[in-house]
Order: sequence, then structure tokens, then C-alpha cells
Amino acid sequence: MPVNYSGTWNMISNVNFDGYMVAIDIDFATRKLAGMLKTQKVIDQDGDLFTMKTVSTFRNYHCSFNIGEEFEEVTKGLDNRKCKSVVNWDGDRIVCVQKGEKRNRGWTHWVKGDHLYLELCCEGQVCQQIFKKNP
Ligand code: VL7
Repeated sequence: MPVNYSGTWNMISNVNFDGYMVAIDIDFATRKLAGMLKTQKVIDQDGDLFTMKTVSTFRNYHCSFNIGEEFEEVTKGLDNRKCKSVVNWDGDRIVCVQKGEKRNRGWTHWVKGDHLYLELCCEGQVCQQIFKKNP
């Protein structure tokens, strides 16, 4: 049985977030602000149904999906694009492919101990974020 991602996770590192934001065309001022944030992931996993909230003092982003079911994602408050997204298990990892205007867009999550890892990809950029579980 795959791992459970449920919980509140606090960001402890964020590598190349700026590169990722450039790749999705976020303007300079917004990038400077967003780059300062320590975001929180609030995840609820109920079987294959996930709700993910990315929470910060600046903006929040909310996304719900069922594993293996393609959905229309609008990256509201981020780059505001429409994607056809689908998330699948890859072993214990969850891998999202975001099909749309941007090439090679998606993300992967995995858990190791009390750490949650996230890689965000777009075009040639990879951003690596690490979160620690709220006890
Ligand atoms: C991950 C942010 C930057 C615009 C504001 C920054 C606000 C907080 O795809 C994501 O998460 C997945 C995987 O965990 C689940 O939906 C979104 C945040 C990407 C991109 C864009 C800068 C403005 C950051 C919302």
C-alpha cells in the first residue's frame, strides 16, 4: 500500500524556484515577492482522492484530483493557464503531468521519513522543494 501524504507540511528549502517561475512567465516583481515565501502544503489523501492546498501569506493555490483521472487545471493566481492534468502513482511517488501551452510541465511528490519532497518542472527548469511534517 502506497504511503499516505496527508498532513500539514512546512517548507524548509526551495531550490531554483525563480527558474521555475521564469519558465511559467511570472513577472519580476511577483517573483521577488514569491521567492521570499515559506509555503505550507496541506494535503488530504482519501484513497486515490487528493486535495492539495499550497498556502502562503501572499497567495494560496488549491487543487483536487483522483489518481489516474485527467482533469482541467487552471493555475489560478499562479500563471493562470489551463492544463489537462493527470496524476499517477510511480511506486510511492505521485507524478503529475500538466499538458498545455508549456512543454515538459509537471511535478512529482515523494515522502521520506517526516520530509515531503516536491520537484516542479517546466520546460528546462526544475525546482526542488522540501517540507517537514508538522508534528
Ligand atoms: C506550487 C508556484 C509560482 C506564481 C505566487 C506564489 C504563491 C503559493 O503545482 C503546485 O502544487 C502542486 C504540487 O504540490 C499541487 O497543486 C503549485 C506552487 C507553484 C508557482 C507562481 C508566483 C505567485 C505560492 C501558492
